[in-house]
Amino acid sequence: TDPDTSTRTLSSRSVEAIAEYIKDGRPKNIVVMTGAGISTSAGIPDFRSKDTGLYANLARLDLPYPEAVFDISYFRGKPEPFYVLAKELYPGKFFPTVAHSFVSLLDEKFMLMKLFTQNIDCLERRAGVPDDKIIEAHGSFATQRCIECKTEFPGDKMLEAVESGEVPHCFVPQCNGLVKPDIVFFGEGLPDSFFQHKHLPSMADLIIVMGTSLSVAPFSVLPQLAAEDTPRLLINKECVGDFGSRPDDVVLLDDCDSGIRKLADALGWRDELESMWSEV
Ligand code: CNA
Repeated sequence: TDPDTSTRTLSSRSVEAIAEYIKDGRPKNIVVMTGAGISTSAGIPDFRSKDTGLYANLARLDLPYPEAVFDISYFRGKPEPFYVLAKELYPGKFFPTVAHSFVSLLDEKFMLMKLFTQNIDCLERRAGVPDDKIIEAHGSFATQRCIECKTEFPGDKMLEAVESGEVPHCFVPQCNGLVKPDIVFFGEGLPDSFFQHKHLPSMADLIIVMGTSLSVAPFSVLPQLAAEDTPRLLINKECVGDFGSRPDDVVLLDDCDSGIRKLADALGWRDELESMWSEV
């Protein structure tokens, strides 16, 4: 049902109306929020998709419960399952999707205020989104450190360990703690950068959310921090969070790549997007 039109910013609840709004030159401060669903077409499984998600495929790791593989207390006692998974997910083998390139295109057009991502695959950077525009809310595989003394561990040694399937340990004498990539596990706090920038959605003039179940707090509350009259676009296979509850919510139940291509078509940006993506 379409709520009362008098309070609307958009002309309708459609991708075309979002495109019209962008083309009118109104949004200059777009905040994008992403999750694992924007990387599934790159070959990286998400967590929660029913048959293809990581949680559905962890039986071989013999975990007490699927989330244990990313739980800091479980990791302390049994780090091996995480490293089995790390070998599969380690960045370098994967290429950005057209949805990642769209975020980069927004930045080229000086419209991207910030990208908040829950992903740890570093594909946003690889797609050309500048580092200072990305908030990696759950950290990333880009750096790693000892979980005890917090000393950083060299990237080349980490790569060697991950490839050989060995669990890396701190090289500081008398420490020998476990080394873990700087990704946020259950039971750990989010990086300071998340809290320093958490107010930005309230200043945005357009919110785009893609490929996330919005089930992990505090990330999941970000879209709700947008002002009531700020249009919000969700591109996802399922409706999530409180999307649909506001007059200017547009919900596109679609694959991220195909949804982004629909938006790019409506904007007249399709060729630019495809050529940007092909050059990544
Ligand atoms: P999730 O809970 O697995 O949800 C994924 C969401 O995306 C679901 O709503 C799916 O329906 C939807 N989805 C899946 N594929 C597509 C697609 N092709 N097009 C549109 N929608 C799709 O993942 P979240 O990101 O919401 O959960 C947060 C976790 C997942 C974070 O802590 C991440 O670190 C973690 N994660 C990240 C990666 C990665 O870096 N690529 C991979 C797996 C998990």
